[in-house]
Formats: sequence, structure tokens, C-alpha cells
Amino acid sequence: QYDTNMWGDRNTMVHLFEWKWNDIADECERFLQYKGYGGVQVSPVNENAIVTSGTYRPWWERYQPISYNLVTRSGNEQEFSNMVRRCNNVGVRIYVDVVFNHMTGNSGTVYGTGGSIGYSDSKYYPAVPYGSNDFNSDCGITNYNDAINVRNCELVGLRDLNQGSTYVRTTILAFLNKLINLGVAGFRVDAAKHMWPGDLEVIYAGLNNLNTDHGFASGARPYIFQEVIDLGGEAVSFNEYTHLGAVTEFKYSAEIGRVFHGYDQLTWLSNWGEGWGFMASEYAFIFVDNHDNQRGHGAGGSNILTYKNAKQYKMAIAFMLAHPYGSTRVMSSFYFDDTEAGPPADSNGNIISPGINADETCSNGWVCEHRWRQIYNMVGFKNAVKGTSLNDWWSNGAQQIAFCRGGSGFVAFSNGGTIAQNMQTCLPAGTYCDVISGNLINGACTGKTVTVGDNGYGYISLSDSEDDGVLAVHINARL
Ligand code: ARE
Ligand code: CA
Repeated sequence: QYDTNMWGDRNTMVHLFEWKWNDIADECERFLQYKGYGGVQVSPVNENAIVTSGTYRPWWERYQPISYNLVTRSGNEQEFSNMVRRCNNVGVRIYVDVVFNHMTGNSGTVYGTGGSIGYSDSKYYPAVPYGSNDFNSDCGITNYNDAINVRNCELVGLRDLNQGSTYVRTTILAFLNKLINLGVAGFRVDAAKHMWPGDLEVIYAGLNNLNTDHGFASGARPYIFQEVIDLGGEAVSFNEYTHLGAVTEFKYSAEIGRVFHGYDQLTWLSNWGEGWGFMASEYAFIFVDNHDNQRGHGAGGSNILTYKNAKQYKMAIAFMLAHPYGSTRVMSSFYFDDTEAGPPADSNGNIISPGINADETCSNGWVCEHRWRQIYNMVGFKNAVKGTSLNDWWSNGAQQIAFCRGGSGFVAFSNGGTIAQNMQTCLPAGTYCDVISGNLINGACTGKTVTVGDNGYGYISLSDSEDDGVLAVHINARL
């Protein structure tokens, strides 16, 4: 199912990686609704094995389920349920990262965030319950050119559930339908590549319609976006999953990072999208970085741009949100040096809430990219141009480009050199606030302005020495 079920013009989600449910509820009410975010991808909600590594709990412990009870470091079932209600009330949808390819790694007896116990060596998880008959054999994934190995063996030693079993399917469905009844709008399906499309088809068909008590249209189906890493050249292809729902386009993440790192020229973005070998836009779930590849897990390697390269990162995000291709997700991170370290936590392992500074940025170790002006204002740009296509492409033949979105928005990029000239903005005559260098507050712009004449032309000035390599104006930011 490809419809995100977002409100009105809203059409971007943010991944609030490792945030607590109470904090997300606050964020929906105090920030996300006003900036036009349409939804939040939350970290896995079900109980996971506690992993202690030196002084911290790694972020990846949440990808080791031990039961389907809704209790994690992000909060309990009551807190989750309240969050979904509060976010839906202000038109911000919740998408859950669901992990049902596997259970925990094979590390003997394990204890969960809700007090459950698991015996990973004998594949016995009494709190579900699952027993050894519900799992595939002990083989490890060693050959990505062999689809059977990829789907029926263990990903990094994680006990591999057999979704071909009726009992396993029924148990997974009870978990997913519980979340739907609590008001979620859809799911990120973790490790979908490691499950058979035919099994997923049966599971998805058993999902309930979305809960009309939470404002969903009657008959609305959950949005599904499946994590399938396909950079080409392996046995499993994204193509096997697109008839079931949206699919992550990892080529997008790797290529946009490569281009905005400066390893390629912006002028070549003129046929960005399918022209670059990406899957059809209607299926593509896209992002500049995700929780894996921002820290060297997953795919994309050193091409991936993150908050650590702020200027280029903001340009790549702005391009993603200005361009019509795909369904978009913005990453929101915590600061890290150690790629395995978990979120900011106290000495008992409790996650520390983000603090909110006067200038809307975060403290306490949280990056909050989604609160950077250049990023949230481009979320607003994408909402303003929804339904238009790309027109009036301009390029200097090298590192400068510009284009319009119908008659609703105009954006210019420079990854080298200064732009200073009249350009076609496609906007109605008037004065517009550049939402990259500033905000429109009470009818005044705190950044640069662009004055557009009757012929749609306006003088565009974007210098190499500015903080940002983007200028963006749209119909909803007119003075
Ligand atoms: C951890 C430890 C392991 C240990 C294991 C079991 O790091 O050393 O063996 O526990 O005890 C995350 C982390 C893993 C972590 C796991 C469980 O990334 O390090 O293992 O949680 O705690 C493949 C998959 C893809 C997967 C990536 C990471 O195809 O589905 O690997 N991504 C998702 C999530 C991850 C999560 C899991 C799946 C597991 O987003 O956060 O893992 O739930 C090529 C291939 C790709 C392959 C990639 C990397 O590009 O094409 O398919 O991705 O290499 O191997
Ligand atoms: Ca599997």
C-alpha cells in the first residue's frame, strides 16, 4: 500500500531515532504540526533484549526482539498509546519500525526491556511464545548471491523466524494489528529482503484497516515501506517487493551523497530519478541518510552525507525535498563518534530527553536535524509545491542548477561559484522570503528576499561564502 495517509498537503516524515514516546508526543504538538511534518517513524516499539557493551547500551539492541510486549527504553504501552493519540490529534502520523524477520542474536539466555527472558541458544521465547519449530535452521547468511541463503538463514546471527508457518504469521499479525488498533498509520518493515515476498503478501493481506477513531478514512490501508537494500548485483531485487508496498531506494542515498560531496557535478541531476537507474517514483522510499548508513552500517559507505558535513548535507536534503521524486524521510539523530553507542542516557541506561534551546535547536546530545531551519523550511516547501512537476530546469553546465515546481516554488543550488543573475522563478509577481537564509515572521523576512516581476523573473544571489548553498522561495512565503 503506497498512500502514507498523511493529512492535507503534508508529505514528509521524520525518523525520531531512539526518541521516547512522551517526547515525541510533545514534539508533535509543539513543533512538527506547525512545520508541516506529516508523520514520524519511531524506533521499534516491542520488547528487545538488553545488550550491555562497556559503558553503554548500543542503539542496535532494539533490533533484537524478545517479545511483542510494547515496552522499550522509549516507553511502555500506555505511553505509546498516548503518543499516537496526541500526534494523530494534530495531524502527525506514526509509522512503526517493525522487526519480525528474526528474534535475538544467539547469545545464550537474554533478558528483555520488559523483564521477559529468552533462551536464544534453544530458540525459546516464552513471552511470545516461540519455540524452535518456529525458526529456520542455524545457518548464517554468507552469500548474497543466493536468495535462499539470504532468506532462510540468520542475518548476523539473529534467530531467523519462519514466516511460512501459519502460527508465526498469526503471531506477527496479532502484533501488527494491535498497533493498527492503537492508531498507527503504517510500518517500516525491517529486513524485508530477508523474508519471502509470498509470505509478506499473506501477512499484509491480514492487516486490519486503519482505525477510524484516529481520523483515518474508512477502508484506509496501512502504509508499508520495506527495507530492501539493493544497490544491484545481488540475488534479491527490489522488484520482488514493489507490488506489495513502497521500498527503500538505497541507490538514492548513495548517489545523492556522492553528488553533493562534490564527487559529481550538479548539472548531471537534470534527469535525476528513474534516469539514474532508480526504481519508479511511486514505489521509492527515499532519504539522504538512515540510522544505519549514517554510521557505517547498512549500505552506501563513505558516499553517505550526514549532519557531520552540515553544509553539503543541508543541500542534499533541500534537493531531495525540492525534487518531485519519491516519498521522503528526514533523519533526526543523536551525536555520535562511536558507531555502536546508543542514545544519550544516564548511568542506569535511561534515555535522556532532548532539551530545546531558545533558537529551536536541541541540546543534551541530540542533533535534531529536523529542527534546522534549512530543513524544516524545505519540508514546508515540499508541502507548498505538492502536486506540481519540475519545470524550467537551468544549469551553468557545472556545479550550479535551478528549477521551478509548477508556479509554486523555485530553488537554486551552487556547489561551487556564485550565482548573481536574473532567473525565471515561475512565481506570480511579488516579494518572497528565501526560506533557507531566513524565516518569514509576522510578514517580515529574516533572510534574503527575491522580488519577482510580472514576467516571473527575479534577481537570484547566492554567493560561495554564504552558510548555505541553496536559495528557495515558494508561494506560501510571500511578503
Ligand atoms: C548486532 C551486532 C552483530 C551481532 C548481532 C547478533 O552488531 O555483530 O552478530 O547483533 O548478536 C542492527 C545492526 C547490527 C546488529 C543488529 C541486531 O546494524 O549490527 O547486530 O541490529 O542488534 C543487511 C540487511 C539489512 C540490515 C543491515 C544492517 O540486509 O536488513 O544489514 N538493516 C536492518 C536494520 C538494522 C538492523 C537489522 C536490519 C537487523 O536497519 O539496524 O541491524 O534487525 C550489503 C547487503 C545488505 C546488507 C549490508 C550490510 O549492502 O546488500 O543487504 O544489509 O551489506 O551487511
Ligand atoms: Ca529470514
